[in-house]
Amino acid sequence: MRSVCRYLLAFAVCGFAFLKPVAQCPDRPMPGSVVVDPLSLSSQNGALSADFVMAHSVDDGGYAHYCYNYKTPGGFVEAPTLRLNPGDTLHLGIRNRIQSDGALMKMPPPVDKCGDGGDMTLLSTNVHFHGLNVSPNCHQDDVINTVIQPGTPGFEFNIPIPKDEPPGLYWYHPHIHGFTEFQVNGGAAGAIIVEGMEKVHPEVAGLTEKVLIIRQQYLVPWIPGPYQLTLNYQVTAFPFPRPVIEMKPGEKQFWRVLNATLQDFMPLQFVVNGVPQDVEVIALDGYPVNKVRKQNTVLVPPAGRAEFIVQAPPAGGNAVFYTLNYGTGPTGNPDLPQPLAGIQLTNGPSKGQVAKSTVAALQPEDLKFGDLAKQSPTTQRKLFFSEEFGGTNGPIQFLITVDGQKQRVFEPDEKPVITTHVGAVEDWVIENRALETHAFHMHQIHFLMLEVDGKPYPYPDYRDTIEIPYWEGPGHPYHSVKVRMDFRDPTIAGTFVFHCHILLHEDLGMMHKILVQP
Ligand SMILES: [Cu+2]
Repeated sequence: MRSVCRYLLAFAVCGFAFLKPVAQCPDRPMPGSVVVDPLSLSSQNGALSADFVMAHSVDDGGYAHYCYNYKTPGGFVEAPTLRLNPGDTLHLGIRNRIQSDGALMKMPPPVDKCGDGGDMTLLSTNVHFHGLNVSPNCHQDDVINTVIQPGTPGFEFNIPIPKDEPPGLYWYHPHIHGFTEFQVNGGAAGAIIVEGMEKVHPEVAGLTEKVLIIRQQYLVPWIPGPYQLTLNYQVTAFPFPRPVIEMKPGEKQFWRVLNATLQDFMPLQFVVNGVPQDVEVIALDGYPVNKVRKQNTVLVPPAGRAEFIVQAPPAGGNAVFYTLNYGTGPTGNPDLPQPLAGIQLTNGPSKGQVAKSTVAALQPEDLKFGDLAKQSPTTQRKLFFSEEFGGTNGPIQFLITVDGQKQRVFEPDEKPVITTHVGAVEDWVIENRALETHAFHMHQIHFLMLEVDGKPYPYPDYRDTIEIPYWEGPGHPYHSVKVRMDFRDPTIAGTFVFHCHILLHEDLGMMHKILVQP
């Protein structure tokens, strides 16, 4: 019943979005304007120090904004890209200035205090560094105990980026249990780039790079209904004019695309004169692919990243960045097809590639986890997603369960459902027994894809988030993935979580803890 109450309370809190606090967040770009990269903050001499103020406002359309404000001489900007090299340290200060607007639902305080302590509410925040293979301890990538309350002096994250961290696109977002969806719905998400992709894939050297962040906003995030996608905070929804991406005729660009939506599974395409083009896939989920490959569709689940090279058509051509329809099953929400941006061909010759080295300085096998395929698993586990129904209003409990254990929703004070140790290499089968597609996300490590539906996966891809399609119903097998988890690095020892990255499901408890003993 506790979950039912939580679900009902969730509806009660929806009215919060309509209370209009003083505007705290910067204006967002007008529809139909040129898509501009987020401000980049790069590390200097081995460190990147930045201070963000988490703020909240509501726009004229009634959409709540939650923003990571960064102060510049020209005023506040929202959610800069953090750029670091492997071996650097990130010092990120967060002050919480979300304004109080009355009574709210709450989750009990965490058992082990990190930061301000106190109840977890819509006004409290913290930060998850999604994909980074770093420590889950306090002041690093801890989301279980870290609570930053409004009005307090703030909190500093100090995160050493491992020397062998794979180059690629990672991201940051709040992860307060029960309330993640509200803040991410309001746009609280930004990119982290670990530099050095050209060392593994020299194809990208010298190309114009674009960081493209797709977010999703609902007027009321807990109720499935119409949504708007945004591209770098620009609304990309009919009837507004499309965002504009500038390219020179024939130019190749390196696009680093983050799916920061709440729940949208996005089959992305670059369409020229009506025909989907092959793009050159460089990296997935912040991990360089073993071998650059051509695909005309790249499926990116919520929280996933895809980095690829696109080529503009010759002068006079028409190109569109597009997401296809994706079916999420009888109890899933529709993920609709739509253009994300139109390509505007600008004058002048393409910049092209400069000083391209054809020899990679770093082989994919040299990266962290690069030898994982050769390891023998020390343990096998099976987990499954499921949904429990109640009444006629659809699922009310969202569950992820270790096979053989009792099905239950996540509670902040629960014991880990899995205990393992540094040095373990484990093969996990994750099955979907629900009538809805889910997105499995593992904190702290990337996993190696081994099998899909019992068949070998064609590529040695490392992911941190993977879609598992819905069950078609009686008479049909469950869909599953088999992945290899690498717990050999002592850096990640501690307690952390795995969960569905449909954020409503995570907030309602489709999550559990794992303990990696030192
Ligand atoms: Cu889910």
